[in-house]
Formats: sequence, C-alpha cells, structure tokens
Amino acid sequence: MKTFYSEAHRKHDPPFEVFDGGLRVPYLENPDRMDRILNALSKTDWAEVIEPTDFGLDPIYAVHDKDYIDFLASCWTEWLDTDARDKSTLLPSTFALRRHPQKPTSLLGRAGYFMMDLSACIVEGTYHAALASANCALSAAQAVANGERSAFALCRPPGHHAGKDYAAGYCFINNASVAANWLSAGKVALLDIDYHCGNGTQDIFYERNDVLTISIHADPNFEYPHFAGFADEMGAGAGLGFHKNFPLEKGTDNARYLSAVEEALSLIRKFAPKYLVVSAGMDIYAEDPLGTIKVTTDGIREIGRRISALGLPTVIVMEGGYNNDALGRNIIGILGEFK
Ligand code: SP5
Ligand code: ZN
Repeated sequence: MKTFYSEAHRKHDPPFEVFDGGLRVPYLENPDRMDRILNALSKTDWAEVIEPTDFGLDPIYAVHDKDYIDFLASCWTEWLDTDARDKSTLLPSTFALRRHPQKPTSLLGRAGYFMMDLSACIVEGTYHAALASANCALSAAQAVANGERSAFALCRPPGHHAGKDYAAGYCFINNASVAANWLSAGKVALLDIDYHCGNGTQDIFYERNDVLTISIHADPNFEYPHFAGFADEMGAGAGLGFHKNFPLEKGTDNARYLSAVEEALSLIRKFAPKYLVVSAGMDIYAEDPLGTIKVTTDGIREIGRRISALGLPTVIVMEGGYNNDALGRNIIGILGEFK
C-alpha cells in the first residue's frame, strides 16, 4: 500500500499544551507517534513509504479561508517580533466567540480569532509541517484517483478539528477534507473514526450534498470538542441530510462501536459515492491516554475489515491516537485489511 509521509513534521514539536485548569503538559501529539508507525510499517511486506507531491495552495484555499491560511503562514515571524516573555509557542489567551466578532488585525487578536483552544500550539515549523501533511493526503487521494484500491496518508499534524477558519485540537489544515474536496468531482463519503468529533470536517462540508460526512465519536456532552458532534446536527441548506454524528458513551466496547460502524456503512452504501476518505484516529483504542472508549486492537482490525468490505477506492488519513506503544500495531491492524 502506498503510504505518503514527509519528514517535515519533525519541526512541529511544541514544548507543551494546556489542559483544563491551566495544566501545562508535554505535547501529546508528538513526533514519536510517526516513528512508531513507520517502524511498524517497515516490518510489513506491503507498505511502500513515498514522499508527497507538492500540490500548491489552491486545494487548501478550496476548503479554508485565505486569511486563516495567511495567518498560519506569517504568525510565527510576527510572534517573534512581539515583546512576549515566553515565545516558545504561540498560544493566545483570549478567544473570539463566533457571535459578532470584529475581524482583528493584531497578531494576538488574529491568533484568538483563528484558534479554538490551547492544544493547537504553533511553533516555527508548524506551517511547513501542516502544508506537507496536507500534501500527503492529496498525494494519497491522487494515488486512489489513479486506480489504487487504497492509499495511506501518514499525516502529522492531524487535521479533522481544523475548520474553515480555525485551528483546534492539534490540527491546522484539515487534511482529510482537503483530500475529499479534491476528489469531489464525483460523490465522496468521509467517515471519521477518531475518538473525538471531527468538528472541522463537519464545519467544512455542512452545507454540501456532494460530500457525505459521518463522524463516530465520544459524546460532546462530556468530551472535547464540546460544541459540535451532537446527533441532531444533520447538515444545513443543500447539505441537510448529508452529515451524520454518532455520539457514543464512555466505555463503549467493540460490539457497540461496531454497531455504529454498521449504521454508518449502510448510509455510505445508500449514498453510493465514488470514493471513500477515512479519518483514522486510533484514540478509540482502550488504552489511549485521551480516550474513554474501549475498542481493542482486534476491534480496530474488525473496523478495517468492515470498511474495506464496502469495496470503495479508499484514502486512509491519519488523525489522532496517543498511546504510542500501541500505535504501530493498531494502524497495521486497520491498514492490513485494505492491502
Ligand atoms: C486529533 C485529535 O485527536 N485531537 C484531540 C485534541 C484533544 N484536545 C483536548 C484535550 C482535553 C484533555 N482532557 C484531559 C483528559 C486526560 N485524561
Ligand atoms: Zn482524537
């Protein structure tokens, strides 16, 4: 299986993130995650790791607002020009609610406007890494458009929390959405199995009927991102009926999770897309430090088997997953069903 991967992610290595209560913790979405996956892939006889192609900015502007991408491009240099005492990561402390915000011009104003939380930390290498990550997703989409049955985008940073005009939850550019939009000359289904709701993907496609978006995740009534992912959010305008959320309770086991997967797959069959994009977060794993869902490695393999049985040309995009010891084995579990 073609796996698109760039070393550019290594320079996106924020020193910390901030949890609820103001607790500074080491950045969970760290470069070691990729090493664990690369190591596991290198032990298979079917994974071929390839550098992504550069698709330029147009496919990114097609899903994100230009002023947001411009902010990502210039904010680090601007941050170094400020008189902040600790410049180790750009992290604002004031955030814009999307009620009647005035578009700010200052750096910290824009940071608070274009960022949703305290885990989308920006450092010098972030923008370059985010572009390379999006190019991995686009390259995997191109491989599938050219006839591959499946391809893997080994993306870091991940993407599914990034909306049209904001970074959130370790995500800056919505890789899976960029790929799905690039493929959307025909109908595309995007299935998000990350533990967290794919709020950014939901935001991007909410009013579109050519991309069916489905997210299976921990109920936002108790889990991040708190403000999206509820069952009654089903799309709007032309997109009404083309978004589906499956909020799940704490402790969800393999059987319950797989029943949500089956419901999602029957919606996809009915939609009859040309391509499938999977936002593959491995934080559904029972031993994940951020998760509360109890899917095992066997469960992850079974999820892969059932998605693969759709028989659709499929782009698998890396999202979250923070139990680094289990990450390689879990990714091999799902990818192995497509090889
Ligand atoms: C891509 C992805 O999986 N992003 C997840 C971002 C989650 N950030 C919010 C973290 C909330 C931390 N709550 C602490 C619970 C520790 N047991
Ligand atoms: Zn997640």
